[in-house]
Amino acid sequence: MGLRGRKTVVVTHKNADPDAIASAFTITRFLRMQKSHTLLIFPQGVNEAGKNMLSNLNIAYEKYILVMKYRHVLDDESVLIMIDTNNPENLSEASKLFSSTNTVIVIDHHRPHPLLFMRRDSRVYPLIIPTYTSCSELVYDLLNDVYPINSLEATALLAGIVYDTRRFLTIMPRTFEIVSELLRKGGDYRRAISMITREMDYSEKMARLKAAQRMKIFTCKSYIIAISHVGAFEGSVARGIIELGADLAIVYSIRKNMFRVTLRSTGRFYRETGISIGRDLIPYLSRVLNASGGGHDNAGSLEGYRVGGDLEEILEKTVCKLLAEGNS
Ligand SMILES: [Mn+2]
Repeated sequence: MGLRGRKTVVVTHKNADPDAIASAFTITRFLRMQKSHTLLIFPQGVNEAGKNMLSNLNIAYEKYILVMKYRHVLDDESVLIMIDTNNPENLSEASKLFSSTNTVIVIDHHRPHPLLFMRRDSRVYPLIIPTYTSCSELVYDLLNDVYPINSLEATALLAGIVYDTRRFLTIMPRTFEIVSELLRKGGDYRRAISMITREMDYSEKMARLKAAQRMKIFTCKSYIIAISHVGAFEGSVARGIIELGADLAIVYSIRKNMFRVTLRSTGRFYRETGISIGRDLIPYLSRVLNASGGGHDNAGSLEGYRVGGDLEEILEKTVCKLLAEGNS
């Protein structure tokens, strides 16, 4: 399909990560070289790791898409290009574009989502290859023969690959070939690493260290549980406690008449106990504390109004009780 001269909208999943940013950045530059009028959207902005990358690459993008605002920009010939996701719901408010565009190209490495493929949508051209460990590698293979990838794009794609492979923990056979080719095209590996590495500032480091100082450690069914409290940076603090060696980290903060509890666990904790933070711990604690929250298997948080009694003691007892009962 010729994209030359056509209006294109490149959109990533919401809270774009470095892999999505690198892929969208390179595709956008390719399209602009094709004389395509291209708009780049990162719905709801980018995630923590992506922030450095944005300032480093100096990318102009839209955070929110007001379909009304761009209605005059888009026409029947316009093409929507979805990057690093194939689930239209992942586009946040930009999903309106998905339903209103006549041609949608999907460049992604995640497993095909039923939402996209249940109804055979003739508007959709999928380039989805789940064997790719990053979208950046897929973009490289798609463009390499037709577009002279320059050193800046090579550096961005390197950052995307390093991020999505979790520093080469999971790779595909071609990963190192692609990395080597990107380096030969002038990719700057050190700059790529610095793009996705976030330096903690003074207050975050202080929050982590103070939380470590105040930590209470106990063992339930041979799992090490650490509980502490801070005024801010609960997520970072909980992650830090897991890095120190806890199986489950519970960090709470109290602000005025509200409390907030943030939890993190190791992959092993979830696998062995079958206890998911989002599915089991948060609802259980929410009932006891009359709070509400949510999360994933290894991370989550809840919030509520302060109750009588010692919050730390209640958390400890409740978590131990759930562990003792097992996830049945
Ligand atoms: Mn990805």
